Amino acid sequence: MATFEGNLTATTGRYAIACARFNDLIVDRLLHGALDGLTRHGIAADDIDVVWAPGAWELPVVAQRLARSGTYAAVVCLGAVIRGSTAHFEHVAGQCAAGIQRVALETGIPITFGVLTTDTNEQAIERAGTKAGNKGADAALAALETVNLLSQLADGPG
Ligand code: INI
Repeated sequence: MATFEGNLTATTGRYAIACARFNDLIVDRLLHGALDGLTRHGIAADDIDVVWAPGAWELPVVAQRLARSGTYAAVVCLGAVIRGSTAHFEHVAGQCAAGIQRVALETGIPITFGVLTTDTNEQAIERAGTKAGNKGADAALAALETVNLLSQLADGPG
């Protein structure tokens, strides 16, 4: 039996962080967490590019462009979709999540989901560096781990 599991060391390559500007008070904190997560695990600041999209709705097409560029080992997507501030919460949150997953599967590049989908501003703040951690940092570490895991797995036809 062989077991494969990604680790957070020996990572190389460039990383992109795609941020949604909508609710940027929150997204700035997610970005802070993501940058901290990458740099503390050995990624040089010079190897990280940050790209700002208008909102979470636009993240999939931005992530697609970044992933297709061949420049990045992974793309970390950050955003905050808060139910209280929109009547079309379900559409924005659902299509953002579905689009990001689709782009990851189409390109084979790890694209991680650091997009908060919460009912309230308070819940978003809790997940952006206060009592429930920082989901931006979690998404950054998931990117590192997945890059490392994929490097261990055979790349077959598909
Ligand atoms: N975008 C977000 O990232 N978060 C939100 O909470 C949000 N709300 O509330 O509507 C939001 N809307 C903008 C959307 O992502 C697009 O930028 C916009 O519809 C233009 O395409």
